[in-house]
Amino acid sequence: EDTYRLLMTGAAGNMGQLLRPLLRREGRIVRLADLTEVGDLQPGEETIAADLTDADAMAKACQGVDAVLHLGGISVEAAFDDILSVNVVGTQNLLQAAVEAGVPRVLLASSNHAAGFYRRGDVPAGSDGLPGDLPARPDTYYGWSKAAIESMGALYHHRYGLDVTALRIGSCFAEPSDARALATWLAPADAARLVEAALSHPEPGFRVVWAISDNTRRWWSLSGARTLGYEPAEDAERFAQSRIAADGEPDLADPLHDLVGGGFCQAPLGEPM
Ligand code: NAI
Ligand code: 15L
Repeated sequence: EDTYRLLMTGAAGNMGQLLRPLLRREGRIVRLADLTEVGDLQPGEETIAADLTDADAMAKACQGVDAVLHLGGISVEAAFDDILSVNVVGTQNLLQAAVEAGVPRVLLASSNHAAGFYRRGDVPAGSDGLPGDLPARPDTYYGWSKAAIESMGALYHHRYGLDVTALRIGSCFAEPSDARALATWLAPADAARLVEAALSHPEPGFRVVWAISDNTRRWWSLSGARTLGYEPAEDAERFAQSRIAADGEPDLADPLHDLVGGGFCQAPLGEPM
């Protein structure tokens, strides 16, 4: 069978639902995986219920798959044991299943919170922003789990040759939801562009890149993602007037805007958000 099959974990979640209509392509089947089956299937979609913590379920989900977009998991701070089992053990189950099924390529949803404790002053002079592949500085157990899966991606790449692109996603929602997101927004259409770039690059290898739009107020570099072939077309600035009317002009010295991870840097560790 020469149909290209993309497995999307976390398909019932916020990004999964935003990306579904944008990733449909002639000759591609998107396999939508989440804790329960996903409804309202469109042509070119199929669905499977698969808990990330269940290795057998992950093995089944990876059968006949050409690439994985791994969005599934806990997407904010939570109790350490939950983060460990769903995000870390769950991703290990997925990567192991991918290798055993002969899947060549995995895109991992990492997060800015893997590097949450960098600040504006860490931007190298003369650069277009904070590099995307800086060593982890997690801001929560959640951010630590994302650093852990990036590093697990490196393990599976160097040991087995699995191509792994880890996306340090900013804020991916239909619209920027607060003043911080004027800098950190990843427009859904740009998320789809970045996914397509990472799926089609001939030799992605292992890499970690920022996943954001070309926001006027961004301070994180786009050069890593651009090297993959990503060309963003969106800028959160078109929402600035209304956001600033609601939230006020951001004070860039405030930790909320000075630190990559914003409010997560002060959120109590292990307390579900
Ligand atoms: P979300 O919380 O809306 O969706 C996550 C999905 O994972 C949910 O549908 C949930 O049912 C599923 N899931 C949870 N536990 C599972 C398990 N044990 N087995 C199988 N599926 C399970 O999150 P969202 O916003 O869609 O984010 C997608 C990914 O991108 C997450 O990994 C998140 O950490 C990451 N990310 C998202 C950002 C954003 O701005 N939306 C920013 C940075 C990272
Ligand atoms: C994340 O990692 C979360 O999944 C998302 O809900 C947002 O909080 C985002 O980061 C952000 O930093 O805006």
